[in-house]
Amino acid sequence: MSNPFKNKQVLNFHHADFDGAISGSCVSATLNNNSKSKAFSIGKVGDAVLENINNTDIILLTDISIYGEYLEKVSKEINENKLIIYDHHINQQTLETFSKFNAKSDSVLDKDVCGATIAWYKLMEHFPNNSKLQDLETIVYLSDVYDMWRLDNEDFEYAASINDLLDYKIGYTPDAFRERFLKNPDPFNLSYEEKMIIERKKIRHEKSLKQMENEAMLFDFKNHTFVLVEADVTDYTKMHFMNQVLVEEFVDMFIFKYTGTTQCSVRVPSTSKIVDLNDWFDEFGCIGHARAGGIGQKEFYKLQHILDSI
Ligand SMILES: [Mn+2]
Repeated sequence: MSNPFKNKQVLNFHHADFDGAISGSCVSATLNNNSKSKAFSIGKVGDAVLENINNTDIILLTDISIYGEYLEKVSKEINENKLIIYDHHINQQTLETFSKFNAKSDSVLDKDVCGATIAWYKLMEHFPNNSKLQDLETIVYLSDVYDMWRLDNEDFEYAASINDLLDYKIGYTPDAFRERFLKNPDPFNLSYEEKMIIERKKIRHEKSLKQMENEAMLFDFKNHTFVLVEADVTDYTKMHFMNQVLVEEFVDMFIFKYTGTTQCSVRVPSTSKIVDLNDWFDEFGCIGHARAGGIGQKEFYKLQHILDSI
């Protein structure tokens, strides 16, 4: 396949998480002075694409996509490789739309690997001798292990500690994170400050786990077992809390309530009798994917009502 980036000016918008920022490192490493990268949230990138589509030769979206009307408006540009998308966030509309693009379109959607992995492989295809891109292979791998939540992978914990460096308060912003690994792609070569950030996160994680353990409430309802706990913690801490509880108790659903609101996130462990948390919408207000979702502020009264009665 011919290289669509040859002698082109490229504007790269990437997702603002670990995976997304590293996908941006791959673009900067490969296209050097011919590209500019910027981190975006999914909610904001659609407008940015429409605003900039005529200001550059190519817009390259990595680990991020556009949906709905935004996507409909740029079908022509995707076919002509004026807009190229390497992403793993997929829905029914994107699947259908992408299946209609011609064979020359360089865009790739793949839900089985992370965005940085797709970007890395596609750019390697176009620039097979780029050593800066080759140097990013390990950090791309770690971003995949973390972003795809590959819990059985022996490097998951290390990948999670690298993710700890990405933090608007004590760490790198997504743009700074991208540049950091572009400059020093070795994820095992961390500075003293970086190690300290990871240590501070670890302390916070352990403290949260202890506190959650003390405050968690276990209750039975309709032949199922639930755990409700108040927690403003990362997904990583939630996962460790669930594993810890599941060693001793059988639990069908974990409900994590954010402090000071009635908003909750909900997780259904793989060992649960519950197949889809949406089946508990009437009782608890649960909504989302089958095993990970939430309870909206306005729905919380349902759960509250049940809690008051037990
Ligand atoms: Mn991703």
